[in-house]
Amino acid sequence: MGCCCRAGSSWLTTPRLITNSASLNFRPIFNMCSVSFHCNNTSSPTASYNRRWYKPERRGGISQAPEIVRHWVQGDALPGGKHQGNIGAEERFTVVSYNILGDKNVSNHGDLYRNVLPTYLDWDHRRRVICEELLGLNPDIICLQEVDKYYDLLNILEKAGYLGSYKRRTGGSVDGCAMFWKVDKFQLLEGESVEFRQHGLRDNVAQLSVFEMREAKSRRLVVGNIHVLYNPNRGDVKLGQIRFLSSRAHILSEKWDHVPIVLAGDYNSTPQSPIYKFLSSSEQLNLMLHNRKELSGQRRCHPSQVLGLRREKGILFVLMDRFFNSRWSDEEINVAIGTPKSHIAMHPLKLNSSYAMVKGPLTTRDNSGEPLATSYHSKFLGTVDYLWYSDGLAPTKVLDTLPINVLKKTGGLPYKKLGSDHLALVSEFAFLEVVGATEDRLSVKGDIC
Ligand code: KL2
Repeated sequence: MGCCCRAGSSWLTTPRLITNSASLNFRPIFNMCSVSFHCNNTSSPTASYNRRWYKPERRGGISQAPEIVRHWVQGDALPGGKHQGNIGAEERFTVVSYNILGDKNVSNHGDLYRNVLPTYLDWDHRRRVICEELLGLNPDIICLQEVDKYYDLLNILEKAGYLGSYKRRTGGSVDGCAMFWKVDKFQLLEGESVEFRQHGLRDNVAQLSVFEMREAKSRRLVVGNIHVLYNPNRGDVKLGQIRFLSSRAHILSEKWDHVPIVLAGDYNSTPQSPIYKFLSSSEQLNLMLHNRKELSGQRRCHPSQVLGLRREKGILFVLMDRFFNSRWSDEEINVAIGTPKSHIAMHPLKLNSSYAMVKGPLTTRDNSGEPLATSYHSKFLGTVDYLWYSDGLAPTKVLDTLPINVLKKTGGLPYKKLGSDHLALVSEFAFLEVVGATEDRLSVKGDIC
């Protein structure tokens, strides 16, 4: 129930490939945006994806409409001395992770968007902007969260050559996760939907797909897409959901001969959080060392805190809060770890975050290398979205996020050409391993110069 597909099998949708863009029933992105590519002064070329609107306008209290420009940032040399120039297009693919802000959530949480012009909140406007963003980026795989108008998106994306799958959240919520992939680039080998409710982990959902590249049949990967529970107090549930997804991804990867993994999504956890450390370092997480309400780091991301307008809580308050809230019930431990008998959380994957691994400027990144912000509304300014990847892949470039001062000038998202209160994360990945040579799994194809 709740897994929604348009036609054909229970997972697939029927593609209607229309190659002539003139036949699309909406305006292509290039009518309204400029896309330019240039090299900067450094040796690595930088391509810029520039979104400029032509009539910057003044809004109440905001002096100048900011220019929304996002730059591609090129990755360093690849592991094993592999040179980017040696990787053919058939070895690369691009992935988007984008929480598009459910239409229903706009009305359910109106207080978060008080500063936003009503036209920027209107679904017809946002649908057009989001699709313009996506089609302008032309990604091979798109992982969306907070989708409550799946068929609106499918109608547009299938005309551009994508297939899609949708998994609605359980319970009363009307939104869910959607995954789209380019039908001429990837074939879906296996698809799986995760209902966390079935595992005592609330009404959130996730998707897992195994894809094979059509041009290089040995190139396969697992792609996961998750929208982790929002509730900042329920670090136990977040940890349980993330552990479950990584365990399912690991099982699928093993089943398909150890294929690499990309995990996209909105993790509702910040780069400063114990959950981020747990995912990025493969270190065990001892619950007893943490307050359940601090596991996700969300409580430190109010815009006034981030922008320095509000004082941080005093150390005495922090220590008392930690002391009084540090006790974990057996039930909470069971939710977080999967058993009440251990306090130690583990996951089976070795993951890196693509933005953290592709260095960007200080204006957009924090000291972990992650974006300073992937989401902005009146109660949150910070990073919760990630593109995680496993061994066997390397990020070759990412589309940098926006500087805080630019976001600040918008007054809050969505904005004119930003269709959601999150930014789309985009990364290109390259396959590293020689597939098919199981006994020689560590050798890197780029060694052949
Ligand atoms: O943080 V989010 O936005 O990934 O962008 O995920 C949830 C929140 C989403 C789905 O539940 O709705 C938003 N205060 C602020 N935002 C909320 C709240 C809340 N109390 N509840 C849900 N959301």
